[in-house]
Amino acid sequence: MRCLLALLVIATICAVQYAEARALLEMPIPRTSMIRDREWHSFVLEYNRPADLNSRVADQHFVQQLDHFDASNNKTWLQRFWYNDQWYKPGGPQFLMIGGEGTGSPLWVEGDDLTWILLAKEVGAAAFYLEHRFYGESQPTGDLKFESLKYLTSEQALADLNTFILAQNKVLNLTSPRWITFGGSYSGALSAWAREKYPDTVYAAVASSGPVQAVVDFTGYLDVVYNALHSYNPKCAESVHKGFLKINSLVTNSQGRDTLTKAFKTCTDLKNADKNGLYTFYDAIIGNYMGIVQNGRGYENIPELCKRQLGAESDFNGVVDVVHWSSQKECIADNYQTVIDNYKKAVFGTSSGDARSWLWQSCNEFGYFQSTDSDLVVHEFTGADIPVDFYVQQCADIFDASLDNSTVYANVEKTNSHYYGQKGYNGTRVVFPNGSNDPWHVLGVLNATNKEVYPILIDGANHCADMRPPFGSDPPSLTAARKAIRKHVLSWVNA
Ligand SMILES: *[C@@H]1O[C@H](CO)[C@@H](O)[C@H](O)[C@H]1NC(C)=O
Ligand SMILES: *[C@@H]1O[C@H](CO)[C@@H](O)[C@H](O)[C@H]1NC(C)=O
Ligand SMILES: *[C@@H]1O[C@H](CO)[C@@H](O)[C@H](O)[C@H]1NC(C)=O
Ligand SMILES: *[C@@H]1O[C@H](CO)[C@@H](O)[C@H](O)[C@H]1NC(C)=O
Ligand SMILES: *[C@@H]1O[C@H](CO)[C@@H](O)[C@H](O)[C@H]1NC(C)=O
Ligand SMILES: CC(=O)N[C@H]1CO[C@H](CO)[C@@H](O)[C@@H]1O
Repeated sequence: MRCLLALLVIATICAVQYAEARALLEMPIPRTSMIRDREWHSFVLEYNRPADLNSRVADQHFVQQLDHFDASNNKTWLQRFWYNDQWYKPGGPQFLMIGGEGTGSPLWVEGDDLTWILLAKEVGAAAFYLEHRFYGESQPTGDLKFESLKYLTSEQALADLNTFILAQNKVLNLTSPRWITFGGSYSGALSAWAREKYPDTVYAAVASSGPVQAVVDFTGYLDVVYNALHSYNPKCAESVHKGFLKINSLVTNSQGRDTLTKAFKTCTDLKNADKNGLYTFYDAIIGNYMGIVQNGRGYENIPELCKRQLGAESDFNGVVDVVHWSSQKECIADNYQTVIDNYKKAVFGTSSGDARSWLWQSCNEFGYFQSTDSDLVVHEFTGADIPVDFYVQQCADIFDASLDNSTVYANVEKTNSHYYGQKGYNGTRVVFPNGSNDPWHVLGVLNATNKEVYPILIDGANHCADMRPPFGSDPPSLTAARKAIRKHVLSWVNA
């Protein structure tokens, strides 16, 4: 059981580490957040609230349509949400945090030092969180079968949101509602798209670290990871690279594979690994570097990574040390079929179920496969290539043979023509915070596409950093970004 979880614990995320903000009370808890043994990027609140502040806001459920685009389908299901009106002042706005690719939590509407809640308190807003269909307890069909997953799309999720808001306007007798959506990572993109597609329902949006551009071969991700390490300390990046070169040479012979098996504690003996097994192994190793740079407070993670990398006896030992420091799993995955089987048998309501749902969305809409296909990465970082085909192939191996290479590419193209991508984004009243050390910023709206699109550069920040509670060691760029977000939100609320 533990092993299954270890392999499939999804991830997260705009890991908003509440515990970190309460560092005096608790040690920060690093987020496991893995998919295919890789640090992932969904949107689960990592929010270890101290025990005396137990959740007060109850789960609520909304009767939602299964298929918003087929009038003859009248099936419904219960979508979970949370609502907190403790700071609401009559006439105030409605803030909605959009659930992303993970299980929701009432802590989102209670965490009174989260950036969006600080704003809600200031302007007297009601706070809502709507869990995304097919994640957590919001399960439209009660299973994650291939046939059912056709109802798991961002378009259905946005229609859920629209239906939900219109219903709340009635339930709460809102005569002049003003809904502002929030989100980070995938749900940051949803927040931007909600404003783009439902401008009459959603008044404005904050879209943190939202990858609004879909892409199959997301080479830019690892470029940013490398650049973040290199700009912190070129010697550190070089040592990581040399460590990888050593791995590449050890992998070529059986004695070397023995060394790797022992050093990294792989789940099976690497001597038996075939090509996909080796890719699985590399993916697991690299995934740790990805997670360290993307999540948590990256500007503290990177110095720690480099301290370990450079403090070890050799470049190779540096990589081993970093991986053991970052990985919270019992063993490092190196068996392709085990990974595939775990996705196949994943059930809803578990983190592996959430992981299966997200991989489905990757294959069916977004791609976002973080290959090593860029020259920079091959030459300066990994020294070896894990091609994007390795990831695309998993779509067919896990879900259905129909999800072949050309279908996956066509799906991603469809997504971009539907939402117009990062250069064609045409919603208005949207703030796009993006962190320079966040690998996802590459797919975000970085340049204003119209006069009411406001990108905010956060130098040195990583994934969704602006959403976390302010913290003593925050760099000035992050503090400035929160101020800029506040300025825009106030201008919308007071307009
Ligand atoms: C749903 O649709 C079916 C078939 O069109 C119909 O028989 C049924 O009465 C409908 N149910 C509801 C609750 O409207
Ligand atoms: C909304 O108005 C209806 C009818 O006037 C009333 O019964 C209901 O309590 C109101 N709801 C709220 C949340 O004020
Ligand atoms: C997958 O499809 C893309 C786009 O059509 C193409 O460029 C690529 O070569 C294909 N890869 C494989 C392995 O067939
Ligand atoms: C955005 O572009 C699409 C396609 O060109 C168009 O249908 C839509 O009306 C545009 N929306 C706005 C707000 O301009
Ligand atoms: C943003 O604009 C800058 C300069 O105007 C340009 O160099 C850069 O490529 C643009 N980026 C994107 C993603 O459009
Ligand atoms: C408009 C703007 O500030 N865009 C920035 C978003 O972040 C990237 C990455 O740091 C910058 O290059 C852009 O200038």
